[in-house]
Amino acid sequence: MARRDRIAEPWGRRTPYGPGEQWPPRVDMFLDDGVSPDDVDTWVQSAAVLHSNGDGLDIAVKDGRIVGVRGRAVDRVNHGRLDPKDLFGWQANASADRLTTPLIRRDGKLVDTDWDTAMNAIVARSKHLLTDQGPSAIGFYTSGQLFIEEYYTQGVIAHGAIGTNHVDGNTRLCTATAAEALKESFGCDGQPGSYTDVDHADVIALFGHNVAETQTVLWMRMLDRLAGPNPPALLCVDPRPTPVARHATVHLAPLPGTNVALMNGLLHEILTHDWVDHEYIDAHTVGFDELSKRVAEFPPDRVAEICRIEASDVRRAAEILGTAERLLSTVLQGFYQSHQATAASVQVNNIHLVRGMLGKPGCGVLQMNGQPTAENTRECGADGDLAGFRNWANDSHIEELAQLWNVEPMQIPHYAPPTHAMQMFRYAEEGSLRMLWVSATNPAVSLPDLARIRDILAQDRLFLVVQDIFLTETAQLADVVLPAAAWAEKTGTFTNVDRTVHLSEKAIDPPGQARPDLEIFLDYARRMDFRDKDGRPLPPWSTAEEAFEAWKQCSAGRPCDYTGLSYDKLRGGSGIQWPCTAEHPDGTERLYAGGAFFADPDYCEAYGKDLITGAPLDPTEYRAMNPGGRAIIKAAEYVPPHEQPTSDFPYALITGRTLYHFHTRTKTGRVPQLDAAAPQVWVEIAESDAGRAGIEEGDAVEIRTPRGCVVAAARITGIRPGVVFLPFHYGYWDTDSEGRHRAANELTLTDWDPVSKQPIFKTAAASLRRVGAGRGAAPAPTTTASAPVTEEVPPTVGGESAIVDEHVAEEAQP
Ligand SMILES: Nc1nc2c(c(=O)[nH]1)N[C@H]1C(S)=C(S)[C@@H](COP(=O)(O)OP(=O)(O)OC[C@H]3O[C@@H](n4cnc5c(=O)[nH]c(N)nc54)[C@H](O)[C@@H]3O)O[C@H]1N2
Ligand SMILES: Nc1nc2c(c(=O)[nH]1)N[C@H]1C(S)=C(S)[C@@H](COP(=O)(O)OP(=O)(O)OC[C@H]3O[C@@H](n4cnc5c(=O)[nH]c(N)nc54)[C@H](O)[C@@H]3O)O[C@H]1N2
Ligand SMILES: [Mo]
Repeated sequence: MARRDRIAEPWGRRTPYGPGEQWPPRVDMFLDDGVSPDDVDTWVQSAAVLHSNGDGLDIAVKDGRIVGVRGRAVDRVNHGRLDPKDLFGWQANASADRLTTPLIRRDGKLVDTDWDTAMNAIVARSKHLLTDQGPSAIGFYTSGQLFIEEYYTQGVIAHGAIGTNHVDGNTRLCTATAAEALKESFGCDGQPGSYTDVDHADVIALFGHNVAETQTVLWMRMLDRLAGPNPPALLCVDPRPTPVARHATVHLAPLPGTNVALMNGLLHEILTHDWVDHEYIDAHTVGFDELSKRVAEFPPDRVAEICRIEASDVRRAAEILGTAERLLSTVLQGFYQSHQATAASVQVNNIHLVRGMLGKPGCGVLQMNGQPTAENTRECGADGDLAGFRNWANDSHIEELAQLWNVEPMQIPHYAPPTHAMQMFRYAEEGSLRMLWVSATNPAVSLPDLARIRDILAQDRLFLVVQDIFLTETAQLADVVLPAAAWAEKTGTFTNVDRTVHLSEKAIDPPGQARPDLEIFLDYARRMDFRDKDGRPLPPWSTAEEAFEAWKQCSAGRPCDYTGLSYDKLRGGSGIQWPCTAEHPDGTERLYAGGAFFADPDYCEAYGKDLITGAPLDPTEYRAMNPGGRAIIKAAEYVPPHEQPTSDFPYALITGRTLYHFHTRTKTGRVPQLDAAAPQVWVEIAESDAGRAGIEEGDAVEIRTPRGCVVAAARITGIRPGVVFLPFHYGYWDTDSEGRHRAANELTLTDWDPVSKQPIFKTAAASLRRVGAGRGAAPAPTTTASAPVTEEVPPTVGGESAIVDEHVAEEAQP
């Protein structure tokens, strides 16, 4: 057993392994000061909730409170390992400032109230709006952080009972592009790959994905391959010197917003060298000729000029991809949060299609998720889709849902594509959306262009319900605040990036009067007296397990088939990958083996869109283009970002994450070990840019865009010159003593990818100005992409309070 400071060494100790071997287990455990494993009363099974990796863990409970966590060695996802946020993050559950009672606005102020008063206020407003204006007055903005049972319930209430089309999640900001890119290429959402592809791949390519900081356990798996015999080659596409970039065989650092040009250049080389599986293309795809024509316009020299990188690096990267025998690719926000998000992400799928690298060990695409349960928001249709990956434009799919819910098909809105979140906020701004129910998301920090968002949420005419575990920036603007039970205080299931389903059991009671989100939604349904065609309550279930059973029925026969799973089956062992059915009782490792896709016109989730304009194809067009339900190779022209650096705003501003914090820090900001590792905002600036602007490490710098300005401490890093990076974790309350903003989204713009409607957080033009000397080095971690160029900055450490046990079996020790 080793003991290690996991703030100083976030990825812990290496357990090297070779291609095709089993990843050796390593069990990580962190217990509260003075608690030993023998003191623990019970270990309660769950999985990680501060990212999308789905690491299996057990929650240690003593005297009715959480005292720590331990990784589950049997789990296929993590083989016992845990992320620093999960090792320490559970402490947030016990924060003294949890919401413990409902609040209601009286004379402009939020005051304590009881559940009856709070719920009756919501019901009264809902009924009034339904009579007055109809279902389109009501919108639901949910999350990627609740459970399947909660999303499905919410989806049935919104789509089936109320009949509003305004239902979306913060998954719109997160993985809308993952879903869309999968639909465009394969006709349906659903992750082709598996984490076990890391064990087999000879090339791993990461596109706009800082996996080292955002899915640290998946990175541990990659690091262990890199440390073992016959390591894979690594390709990193990211403008910053992330830990991934530091380990890369080739690191491409394109100018932000030029991903499509780069991808077309890589495909140009792959096609020119005929690193192509023609048999696979002929048998299983449509659209190859169009791709050949399109990418012919992107020779490496042209691409190098657009992306401002070396043409020789483009060629080298293409050769690595083109000669791979088992290629695993991952894609995330560096691609998704930009103006051509879907177009760029689809080109990654295209590499796999032209190379015939899908559905085989080591050959996978992970169009990554970000949040722990984003997959489920999508599956259950709480994200502006329909439950079970059903096609809103296919009447027989609507009919199926109507039967499942026992409602009239016409009651389920399908006259137009479901409303996306950015449009819902527009409707609220314009006044047609009059009630917005926000659950488990903090839009007053996470949406772009915050001054505008605050104005929208603060309007008198908008009735705002916020369901959270803390009094967030968003909750402060609400008319009614509902206190929710958090992870570990309620039971439910959720699914990670590689389709692994985990059960998370209730370990402790929620504080005060806080209630599980499921109970709150069902309470609303009962008070609204929603009924199906036969007068039975809608939804008919009342417990989490009943909701799960209902969801199983809804998923039957669809790609995300859960019918072979049950709470009991998910207890005791590893998480299980869907589809899991009577024929595949142990789940399914990879989708699309043998080139069989979910793209049949009668079965597919979507008919696809134009990659430049986002205009949807109609069913007849799709049928004509893809009668046999093959994979679709879609080409795309490159379009420059809408907002590019100018003489007034000479820098490209990108935003994103750091390893130690989760989003708007409602949890991680309340955890001493994590807070201390990155307590305040910073801005990453290249050495040459800093020199020119007279900025030194730690100086206070004003970053300005046409939307607003933020003051942050300068961290001089190896980021590519001309680009600056701000973490988006710091909210309104992190405003400094002089009232200067800290939230990155004060600066971002109201704009989105026309195909996935995902907002653009990764391209904006900004200016920099030194406003004062700092007090020493910037409060940025030294262990991550924000590593300083100078050696003078003291290293990030956690000290005694961050020591974690790592247990590696004897035979696995190198
Ligand atoms: N520690 C931590 N982990 C998390 C989260 C967290 O908040 N904290 N959140 C979770 C969630 S919800 C998500 S969605 C994921 C996100 O996970 P990631 O996508 O890995 O994280 P980001 O930092 O948003 O962006 C990734 C990288 O995109 C790069 N980038 C910016 N612009 C461009 C561009 O134009 N082209 C390319 N190629 N790259 C670019 C940035 O430099 C950055 O390193 O993380 C999940 N895991
Ligand atoms: N500039 C910039 N902005 C971004 C991004 C970026 O890279 N750059 N990334 C975007 C992405 S990918 C994402 S996912 C979003 C994330 O943005 P948000 O969803 O706004 O971020 P969180 O802080 O995770 O908010 C989750 C909320 O749910 C609450 N909560 C936690 N557990 C529960 C529960 O069980 N029940 C209830 N009811 N509430 C709970 C938490 O207290 C918190 O307030 O941010 C987006 N915004
Ligand atoms: Mo996300």
